[in-house]
Amino acid sequence: MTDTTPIVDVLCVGAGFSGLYAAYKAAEKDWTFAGFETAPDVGGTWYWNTYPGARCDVESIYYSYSFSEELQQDWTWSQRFAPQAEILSYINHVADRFDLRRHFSFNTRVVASTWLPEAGLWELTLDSGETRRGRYLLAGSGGLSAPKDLDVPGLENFTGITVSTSRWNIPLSDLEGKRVAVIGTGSSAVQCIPLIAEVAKHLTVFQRTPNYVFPARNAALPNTVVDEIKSDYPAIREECRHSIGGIPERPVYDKAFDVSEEERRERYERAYELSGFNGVGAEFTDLLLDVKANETASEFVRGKIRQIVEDPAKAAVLEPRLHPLGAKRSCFGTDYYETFNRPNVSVVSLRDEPIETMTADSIVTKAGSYEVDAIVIAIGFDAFTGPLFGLNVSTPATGKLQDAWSDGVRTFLGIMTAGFPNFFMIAGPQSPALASNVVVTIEQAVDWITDLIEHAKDQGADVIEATAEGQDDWVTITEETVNQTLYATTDSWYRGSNVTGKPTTFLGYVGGVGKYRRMCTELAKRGYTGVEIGGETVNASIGRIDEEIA
Ligand code: FAD
Ligand code: N01
Repeated sequence: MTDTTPIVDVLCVGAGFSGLYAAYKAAEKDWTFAGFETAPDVGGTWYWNTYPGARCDVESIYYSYSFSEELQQDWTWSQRFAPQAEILSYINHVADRFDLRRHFSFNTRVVASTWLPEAGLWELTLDSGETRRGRYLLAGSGGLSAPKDLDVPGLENFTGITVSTSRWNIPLSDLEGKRVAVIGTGSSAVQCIPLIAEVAKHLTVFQRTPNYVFPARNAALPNTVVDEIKSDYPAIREECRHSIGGIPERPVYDKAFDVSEEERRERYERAYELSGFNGVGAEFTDLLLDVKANETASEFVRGKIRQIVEDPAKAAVLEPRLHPLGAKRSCFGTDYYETFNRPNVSVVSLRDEPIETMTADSIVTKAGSYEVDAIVIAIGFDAFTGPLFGLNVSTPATGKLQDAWSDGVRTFLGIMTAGFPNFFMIAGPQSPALASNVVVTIEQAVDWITDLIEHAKDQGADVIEATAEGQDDWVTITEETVNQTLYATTDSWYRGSNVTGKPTTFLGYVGGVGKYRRMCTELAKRGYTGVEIGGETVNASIGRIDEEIA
């Protein structure tokens, strides 16, 4: 049968923050666009992660689109950290306001993405078996959208309620009066544990690695603050774009040992009150560079845990000692450590007693058996490569993306990858997405990609590809940047080490969104160094440009 579906300019996977902004930009440029989304509606992360307590931990006034002044004037966030439902309403509002929903096919999974060199087109195969063709393929498939496989031994034996934070599908009341287990103590678990503890008969938290959890200090946003922000939004957004983490920075100039122990302690106390990513972990310039400096902040947090948690044995289990503060993503919770003072909450260290198996009604560890009625799985995601490999991207010349990356991820700017023409990742691996306010990175990436496509169109070129040299340079820059920091020392999803068999390469660029933006802008100004456009390349060392813009 002949496929009569029209060829579009842009094919896009995902209808979260990334896909929706890509659709907006394509419409602005008058390009045809076809988006595909597995979920029945828009929202991405905020459609899927509906577990109790889910909310952002980058403040909502920054964790939102900046591309429309009218949008940011009209929308009013109710809280410092909006709950999932409010963020989802916001994304729906954006989709309606800019009439973006019409560009997407929902309930539609992309199962294969194949480059057709003769035609210079991508062909997507959908789970219905139908195909769609287009000139450019944008992956807005998310960094944290593929839940990790349930690699907990014996889970299949359990016959009670099993629910995962990333695909939550029960009312919290289903856990009322039940003996509940939560497996995992990352950001998702930290948010839901206090709320589950309130309804459960007993909650047992199975913790593999204790992490640093700060009080989120969420609160209603007073009108005065909202008005102040709205009167200055363009300047605030500009500050975010040129910052390290995509949020306004608190200026800090000294190192941890530049000040006395007493002053250090006072400053950590004040920073602890602030919370957020400008809190304790950002108090001195060397906290992510020097393990001894970091230890002063880590020990401060452990002291807080000992103060809050009344039972010293529980406190000892909860104290993080296996990695420096901030080297894997810090967590922000409400009454997290306080929850362990409840008589109905206990914690099991899986380091001391790993799970051996499960029976119909129990979790069996090396040391004993825990009878439970429900298990909440909060074990995280197969970050970045999980969703990308799910697209089965391939070209006849290069083969599959998963084979090209079998020894680890290799990208140009976290946006393109050599050997895969006209394929672009929005907030992909080796971009600043991992360690930033992701919406800032998404907007910047989509703007850069669409400018590049427009530039190529103006040149009459149909095919755009990262050069191998440009990619090698970028991989070197990301590695050299991270190797100067303590991020490089710690196992987590940041490095792919949370998934068995996944090659451990650091999955982000940690030089800051501001410096990254300068690099991307500079490359564009020089005629897109590192990119082959219609067979033409501007040759230059990206490493040298990195030094020039430092
Ligand atoms: P997503 O929102 O992940 O959307 C990708 C979409 O692509 C999904 O809907 C998925 O169904 C779809 N998709 C994937 N593969 C396919 C396929 N093969 N076919 C069809 N559709 C497909 N970041 C922050 O900066 N601040 C925060 O406070 C923050 N909080 C978070 C809280 C949680 C619980 C989680 C999980 C993540 C959080 N993040 C946060 C990261 C968050 O993922 C990003 O901020 C952002 O939402 C990513 O948007 P996206 O559109 O790129 O991807
Ligand atoms: O996942 P995680 P998450 N058996 O990978 C443990 C964003 N986010 O969904 O550390 C037993 O962080 C694992 O232990 P260990 C944010 O970027 C933001 O919580 O690998 N335990 C860990 O404790 C975040 O970083 C918010 O030893 C197992 C936990 O499960 C990212 O999403 C909210 C295990 C997984 O933690 C992921 O967060 C939620 C096993 N087999 C998410 N496998 C905000 O607050 C894993 N674990 C905005």
